Amino acid sequence: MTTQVKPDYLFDTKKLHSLSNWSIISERLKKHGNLIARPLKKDDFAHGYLDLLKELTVVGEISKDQFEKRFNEMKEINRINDHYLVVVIEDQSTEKVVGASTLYLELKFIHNCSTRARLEDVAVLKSYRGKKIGEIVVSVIVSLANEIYKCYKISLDCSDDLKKFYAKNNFEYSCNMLTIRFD
Ligand code: 16G
Repeated sequence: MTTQVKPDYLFDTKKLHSLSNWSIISERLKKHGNLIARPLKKDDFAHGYLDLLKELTVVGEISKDQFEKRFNEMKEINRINDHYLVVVIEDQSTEKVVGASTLYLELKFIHNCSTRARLEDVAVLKSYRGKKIGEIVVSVIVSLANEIYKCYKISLDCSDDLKKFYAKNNFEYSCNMLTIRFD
């Protein structure tokens, strides 16, 4: 008899399963094959999560130990209060991570001690584009922010070429973002 090792998820899967649009999301993903949405797992280093992020920006040469250390740091913070919710789309036929996004939750005093949500690190593997995976993963993050964490707003920054995509997904251009880069 083989013993199944329990997956080490970054956050509780029940948070996803309790979303009002969870069954719609799951059905939409199934239409494109064996795709599922789930939290990031500690062994996703081996399933291509960082390769996926390389399609978004500079990732660097991160070792498995570095990946697991960062994962543990995020999970430790989540133990007190959820702040880092990385949702991935897995193709179960290859066990590869083909899409992902992160919900970052920022605690505030304003708006009656409310929480601001940030949509971060949205990426879909080039070979999986055109299947609405980006739209689906964004809708998961927006629903988590709204329904589960009762955030007062969710915002993002993106390059000019993606403004249309986010506008189609209900984001309104509302203010300027100014940056000082340290890299
Ligand atoms: C995009 C991402 C942001 C990511 C950044 C990386 C979304 C909505 N926005 O702006 O989350 O951190 O790209 O680019 O996914 P950078 O390496 O130039 O900061």
